[in-house]
Formats: sequence, structure tokens, C-alpha cells
Amino acid sequence: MPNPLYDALFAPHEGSPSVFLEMPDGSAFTYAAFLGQAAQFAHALKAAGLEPGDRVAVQIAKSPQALAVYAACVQTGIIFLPLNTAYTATEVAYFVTDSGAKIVLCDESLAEGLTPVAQATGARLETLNGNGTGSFVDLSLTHPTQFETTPRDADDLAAFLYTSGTTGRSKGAMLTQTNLLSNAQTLKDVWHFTSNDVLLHALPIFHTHGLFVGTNIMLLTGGRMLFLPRFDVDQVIALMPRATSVMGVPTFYTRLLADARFNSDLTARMRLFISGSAPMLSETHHAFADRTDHTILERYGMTETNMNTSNPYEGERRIGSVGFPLPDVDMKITDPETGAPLPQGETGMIEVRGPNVFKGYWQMPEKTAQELRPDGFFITGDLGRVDDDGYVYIVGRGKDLIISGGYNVYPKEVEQVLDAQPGVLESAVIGVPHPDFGEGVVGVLVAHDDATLDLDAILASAASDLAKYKCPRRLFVLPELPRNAMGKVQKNALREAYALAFMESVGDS
Ligand code: MCA
Ligand code: AMP
Repeated sequence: MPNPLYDALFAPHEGSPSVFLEMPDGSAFTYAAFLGQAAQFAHALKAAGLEPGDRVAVQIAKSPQALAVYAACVQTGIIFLPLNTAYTATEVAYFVTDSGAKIVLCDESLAEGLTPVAQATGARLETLNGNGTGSFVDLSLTHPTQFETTPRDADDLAAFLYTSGTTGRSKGAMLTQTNLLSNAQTLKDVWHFTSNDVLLHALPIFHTHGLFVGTNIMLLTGGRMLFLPRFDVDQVIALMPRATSVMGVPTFYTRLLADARFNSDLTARMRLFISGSAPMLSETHHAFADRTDHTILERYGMTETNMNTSNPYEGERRIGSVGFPLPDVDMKITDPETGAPLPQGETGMIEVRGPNVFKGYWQMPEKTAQELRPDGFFITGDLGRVDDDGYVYIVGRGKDLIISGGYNVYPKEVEQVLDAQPGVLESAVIGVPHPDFGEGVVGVLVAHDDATLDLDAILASAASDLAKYKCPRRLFVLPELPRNAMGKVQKNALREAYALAFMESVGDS
């Protein structure tokens, strides 16, 4: 009985002695060992009473075992729900409650904080640590290293990834087997990945980029990954001569360029550098090409859609553009107000349709209907245009979103936390240029009459509720927020006003 995603990504490698993952300490995991452990995990999930369609929420360090949990979920038909390791227990509580996860897998260090979450929702809490130990591993050890794959339809759900929204409430994007598989197949072809490739993998594996793009492509090809726990310039430079490709966010490339050891000798064997998740400055593109003779290939995607466009592998990679729609992706540029298609060359809302586009938001039919049209087009919230040669340019965001080092921060979520702080009447959260992260989060506060704001205390309190990357790096206080005639806060004015002051403060720190 078929399980299309398992059959394509994992089954062909069962028993294979080829190396799948190489760790920075030189240790290696063959496909056979990896899939043997995944099968044991699959048994453990089943023994815990989970059925196909149930959810497993994981907040665990990047490791081979973490990937094996993903494989086990695919093999059992259980929905994999990875969570950013930076999320606080308050944030995780929402995801676990909303998804109705039956098991929460976390690092031992997080177990104490997450125990009340699990108790409140009735989820079972098990641990899995970055070094491959933990209660979940203990549960799996007595099980066989083979598991009879659970049949699934191509349209069945494989994963939930939560993505925030303009209302501040996160939405669970439901991704089907086809969404993941079709995109991996397309990208493997358009980027010419083969089993000879060695991907230098330094991205986190709880987001689309590191998991469904990087990892799924390598699983599909049977290639190898140099699997770093996180992006570390020294490790990346040490391993680059052995790699053929890198996938990264722009911060990876600016950090490499800031290091004199990064030069064309180091990249001589490299085949492909890919960037996405956030806009790359043209000066970074040019500096990279000057230093290495490689032109970074920029592509564009979203949690809800996987990848939508890519610059060509062969042919001109046009700087400033995210390339062409992928072969199986329909794209149109529409009037953001009316949804009517706009003439060629005009700027409007980017809408996409294809096998990559998600099934909807978990238990949010209204939100789904607002963003996913009945004819299958998804309204991305990104503003773009297409040039005469068909290259797509992202020229702005219709949605109020900050992207910091490739992580999305929705201002509303941060504003809600700031507004609840003592003495704060209201707040506005903006993204301003940041030399390392592309954009940095800044909060502008207005105090209640007579209140004196303790900014350090406010920052400390925000940090207990919000993941660190969402916390404002600076707070400013104003007597009132600038508003237009409609009463809407003029964030552009705030961005202009605070960009310089913020940049100077980054320089000082
Ligand atoms: C870490 N910090 C951050 C970020 N990362 N602050 C803002 N933005 C960030 N992205 C905080 C840390 O908590 C720390 O705080 C301080 O900044 C310095 O940490 P540092 O050691 O420099 O950070 P790092 O561990 O080197 O991480 C930076 C990073 C990482 C390598 C850029 O954030 C990263 O791997 N980003 C990739 C995200 C990604 O995979 N995005 C794909 C989303 P303190 O000093 O106070 O302790 S998927 C997607 O967007 C779509 C589908 C797509 O198109 O791909
Ligand atoms: P996420 O919701 O985390 O999947 O983030 C997706 C968003 O990242 C998109 O809607 C875009 O706004 C942005 N994005 C992804 N890739 C690029 C890129 N190459 N250039 C500009 N923005 C990008």
C-alpha cells in the first residue's frame, strides 16, 4: 500500500550503507542506521497510542534523531509539527493547545517549563536531546528497526507549520504529502541535485527552508548532508571545501563575506549557493560574485507554499529578482483591493497556485477563505511585479511583517505584549535596517499620563513571553504615535525616524 512521501524520500534508502549525515565531529550516519532509528521511533509513536492524522509537536535541537522523528511521522502517517527552539513555554502552549498534539517532544532542558503545558492539554511529554538521548529514545530501543509503512493518500496531511498573522494569532499551515513531495521533486530538477551532492546544512530544521527544501531534496537524491547544529562561520569555512552546495538566508552570506578566509579557493568545488527566506541586498550579491566568482541563486517561498519561484540554474540569475515561477506554479499579479489581474509590468499582489500550495489553516476556515481563493490561488501578501523577460521581483509586503535573519516577526504579536506592560498606553513595532539580520525589531512606546516607563523592565518582561528574536532590540518613547487621517499608525514615518538612531545603537553595541 502506498505512502507517496515515504516511498519517495525514505523507502529507497532502507538498508543503504551510503552516508546520509556527517556531523562536524566527523561521526556519520548511514541511511540504513538513520532509517532503522526512524522505524524504532515509528513503533514508539504507535505504542504510545498515536493514530494516523494525530499531531506530534517537537521542540528539539537539530540532530540526526530530530530528523528521524520527521521520518517516523511520515512513515506512520502522523502529522509532524516542528517548533522553533527559541519559542518560550507561553508560545509553545498555544501551538500545543491549538493543534491538539498528543505528544510533545522536547529537549530535557525545556521539560520543566513544558510540563504544565502538557498537563493542561493532556498531551504526553517525552524528551529528545541534541545528543540523541532522552526518554523518547529509551522508549524506542526495544522496538525493531523495521516498520510496516502506513498507507497514505497524496492529499493526506504530512506536517503543520505555524505561521503568524496580522492579527497576532498564529495559524497552523496544513501541508499535504503532495505539497512537500511535488516541491522537492521540482527543486531537485531545476537546481540539478544528484546523489553526488553534498549539502552544507547550517539552517534550522523547524522551518520550510532547512527541512522541506534542504533536507527533502537531499533525501530525494540520496545525497549527503554536512549537518551543522547551527550556522557557525568557522565550521562553515572549515567544511566548505568538502561541500557542493549551501542553502542559506542572506545573513549567512553577509557573515561569510565579513570573513577574509572566505575566498574563491574555498569555494572552488562548490556548485551552487542558494539564498532565500528574506530579501538579499544587491550589494551582497555583487560582493559575493566579486569574491568567489559564484552568483548566488535567489529563490522565493513561503511556509504556506514551499517554493514558488527560482532564478535559473543555467541562464542569467538576475540580481534583485527572485527568478521565474517554478514549472508547476501558476503566478499572477493582481490588484490588492479587487483581485483583478494587472497588466504586465505593474506592481500588485503576488498570487500563486500549484501542487505546492497548502490545504488551508488548521481549524480556521475564515482565515483560509480570506487567503486561499476557491480557484486555488493563494494570496501571498507579498507585492511584486514581473519584468518583460518574465523575472519576478518582490517589491514590498502588503502584510505587516518584519524578517530578522530569516525569522518572521509579526508586529501585532509583539505590540500585544508591549501594550500589556505597566505604564504603556500603546505601542508600534517596526522593522528597521540591521547590518547582520537585514531587519531589526524596534518598539515605539507611548506612556499613560504621568507614567514613567522602565524600559529595561519592559524588555525583560517581554523576553519571558516572546522568543528572543521577536523581542525589540531597542525601545523608544514618544508622546504619541503619528497617525494618518484615518487614525492608522504611520509606520513608514516611524521607520524613517528611527532607522538612523537604531543603526547607531547597533554600531555602539
Ligand atoms: C538569533 N538571534 C536573532 C536571530 N537569531 N535575533 C534576531 N533575528 C534572528 N534571526 C538572537 C539570539 O537569540 C542572540 O540573542 C543574538 O541574536 C545573537 O545570536 P547569534 O549567535 O548571532 O545568532 P545565531 O545563532 O548565529 O543565529 C543567526 C542566524 C539564525 C544564523 C541568522 O537566526 C538562522 O539560522 N536563521 C535562519 C532562519 C531560517 O531558517 N529561516 C527560514 C524560514 P542574545 O545575544 O540576546 O542572546 S522558512 C521561510 O522563511 C520561507 C519558507 C523561505 O522562503 O525559506
Ligand atoms: P514565512 O512565512 O516564514 O514562510 O516567510 C515567507 C516570507 O518570506 C514571504 O512571504 C516573503 O515575504 C519572504 N521571502 C522569502 N523569500 C524571499 C526572497 N528571496 N526575497 C524576499 N522575500 C522573501
